[in-house]
Amino acid sequence: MRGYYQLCALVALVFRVNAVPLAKDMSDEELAKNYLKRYYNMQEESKESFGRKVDEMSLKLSEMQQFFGLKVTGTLDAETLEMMKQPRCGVPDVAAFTAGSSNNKWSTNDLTYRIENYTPDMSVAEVDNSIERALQVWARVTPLKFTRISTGIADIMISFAVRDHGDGSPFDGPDGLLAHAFGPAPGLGGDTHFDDDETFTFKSPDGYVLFLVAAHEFGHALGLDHSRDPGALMNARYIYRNVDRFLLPQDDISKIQALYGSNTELPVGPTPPVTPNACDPNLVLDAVTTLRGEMYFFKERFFWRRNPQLPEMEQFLITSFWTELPDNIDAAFENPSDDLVYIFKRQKVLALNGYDVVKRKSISNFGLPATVKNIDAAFYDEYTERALFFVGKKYYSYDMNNKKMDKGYPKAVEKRFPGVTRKVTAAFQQSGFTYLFSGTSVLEFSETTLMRVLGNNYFLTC
Ligand SMILES: [Ca+2]
Ligand SMILES: [Ca+2]
Ligand SMILES: [Ca+2]
Ligand SMILES: [Zn+2]
Ligand SMILES: [Zn+2]
Repeated sequence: MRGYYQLCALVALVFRVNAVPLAKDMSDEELAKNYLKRYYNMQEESKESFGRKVDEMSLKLSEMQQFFGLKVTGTLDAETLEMMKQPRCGVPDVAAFTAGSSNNKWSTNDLTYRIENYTPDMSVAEVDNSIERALQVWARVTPLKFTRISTGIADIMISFAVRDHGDGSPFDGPDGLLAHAFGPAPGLGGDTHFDDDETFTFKSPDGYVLFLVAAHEFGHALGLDHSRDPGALMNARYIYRNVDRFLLPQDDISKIQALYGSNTELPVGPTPPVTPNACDPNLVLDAVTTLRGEMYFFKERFFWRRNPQLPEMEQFLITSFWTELPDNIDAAFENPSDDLVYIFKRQKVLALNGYDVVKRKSISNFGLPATVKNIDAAFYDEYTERALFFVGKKYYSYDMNNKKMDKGYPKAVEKRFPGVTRKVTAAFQQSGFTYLFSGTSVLEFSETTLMRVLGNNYFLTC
């Protein structure tokens, strides 16, 4: 009977650029095979000829690369392997293509839930509150109503369990699987289980935020599949988000409303977040910087990361890399000599060393006068070893070695960069060229000579 239910298991690992392997004693090849079997319905190794097996793995790799927007090579390249090692939910991605039938929803809008037991990680009130808010995420935008019961059988039975807990899908101890949920159906359908070998938290990123895990799982319990949108709650990856500012993204709203309709009782709330699109011709980036040889393009809550050697790029929520970083940043630059990236937001500056925030400063530490409330853009000029700060139509030049502002600044941007007549919105240096973003165009300079005017998606693959 197990095949009757759609089961989702949320898998999470610590997310770093050099990701932690899924299992430490597993080779990359084995890891890839297990991944493809689990999420892409790759057949168990059969007694077929070696050639046939290779073909199937290649086919499944291509399918996976296509799903995640990677370069389709059909081979286990570094980029594909990195993607496989990222935190994700265990529901097969192939389901996203085949499901979507209207059977995969509840036939009533009035559902009951019951919290059967509690985790020792949080107080009872915190668990109740997290579960309640996770359900309200979906109730707010649909006609669905959730009523809590404390005895008997609810539609959505919620429990914390470890290892084998009687539904044929055992948990795996700390990390790995975090939770799973069964899609809409009688009996086990809708039921949601959390792996109590994890550390769950109310808000803190030091552990798995129960509200976020639960809200994702309840999406499955209501009939949703995974989304490719990197900002969606239903994206296959577990991503830490600031719970206090959480708003259900538009992608999830559209999908749940396609199943259940909208909520006609509540007034329309704040505008739901929409994931920025690299192909948008009107896109104005917040900030651009290099980081250890890669390019980072910031926009609102997101950034795109691009390796100059690779044709494809990836988009992430900022908090999936740096939980403490604000969104809508003003400017960013890398000082390669001390391996720090400085992130500017109003008068605050955060210094990043890889994935750690190592220093907190103010823009006055860079010699900027108190009249400057925020900068528009910044880059590090490797020729003069100066950090340039753009404010309106002027720029400042800061001597990074002697830690002082150069005399005679600010100066007009146009004097050094002819052709830049409007505000500089983002800036960086790459392969010896300076790129100044001004709204939707990018001006390329070789030192102080304007070489080309490019479109805003010159660097963004779309
Ligand atoms: Ca049930
Ligand atoms: Ca686990
Ligand atoms: Ca900016
Ligand atoms: Zn999931
Ligand atoms: Zn279970």
